[in-house]
Amino acid sequence: MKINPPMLLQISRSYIKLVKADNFQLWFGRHFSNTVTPTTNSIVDVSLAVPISGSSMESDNSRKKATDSTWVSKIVLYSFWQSSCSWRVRFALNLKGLSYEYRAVNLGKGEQFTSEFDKLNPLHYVPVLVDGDVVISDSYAILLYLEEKYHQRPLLPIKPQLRALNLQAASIVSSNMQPLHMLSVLRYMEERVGPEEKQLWAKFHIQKGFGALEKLLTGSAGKYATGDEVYMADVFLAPQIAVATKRFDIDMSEFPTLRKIYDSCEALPEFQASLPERQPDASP
Ligand SMILES: N[C@@H](CCC(=O)N[C@@H](CS)C(=O)NCC(=O)O)C(=O)O
Repeated sequence: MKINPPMLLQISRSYIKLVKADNFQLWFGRHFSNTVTPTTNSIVDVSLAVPISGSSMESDNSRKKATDSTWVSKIVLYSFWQSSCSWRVRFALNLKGLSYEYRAVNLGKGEQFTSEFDKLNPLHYVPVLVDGDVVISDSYAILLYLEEKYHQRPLLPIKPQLRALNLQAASIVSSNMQPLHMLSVLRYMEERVGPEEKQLWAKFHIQKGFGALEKLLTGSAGKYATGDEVYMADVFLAPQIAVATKRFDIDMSEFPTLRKIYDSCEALPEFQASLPERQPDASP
């Protein structure tokens, strides 16, 4: 819903009253609060109201009231704590300040193959994001959807060249790296070729991808991949780096730019909250 700022002030005041009753809050992000002044004529997006997660509003009754409102979006994320693809989405949702309901899908136990999950994603992979009646089962598509629907904390820069660089880096991770070491591929390799070959295969493709990303981002990187703001490239890179070092023993000293990007992400509370071990389905 798009409205003019003066109207927004009025409406948001009454909305906050309604919100208090229903235990909801308005999300005032950087973009949002800058724009909410009666003196500007710019249009702002007010689709930014989100439930306070874990609060008493999670009851069915109040959720119904919430979904009846045009202001509120109830987001559900099907995720597995160790999945780097799910991690990207958790990080992005946190950056955008969007609360969501976490639904665990245990990949180790094969829960991705249940008939219920098949209806959400016939490919049987996590993550799946459900936002009202929208179902999206690919992290790259989810990121672009979130970016278009929720304008706070942009995950793509305005400059076309830097946008393309973010998309390219994210695509290298999601197309040329992660699919080559995902659970089902490694299981297949282990059965058909052997456990050692499986590990070598994964390491080869991860190092190849990092080598390309290091060259690609050296010129653009600041604190993060394309400057001093965290964007989509970082959202894809950081979980990939964590998985590469912890699970595949990749030495990041060969990739100093990527290492620095990871360190910057690691310092962010939004990233820390998305860590695998902080998820409800994490096991020691
Ligand atoms: N292109 C998909 C890939 C999703 C994917 O590969 N998910 C992995 C976890 S990171 C998965 O569900 N693997 C289950 C399996 O391999 O059986 C995305 O980016 O979301």
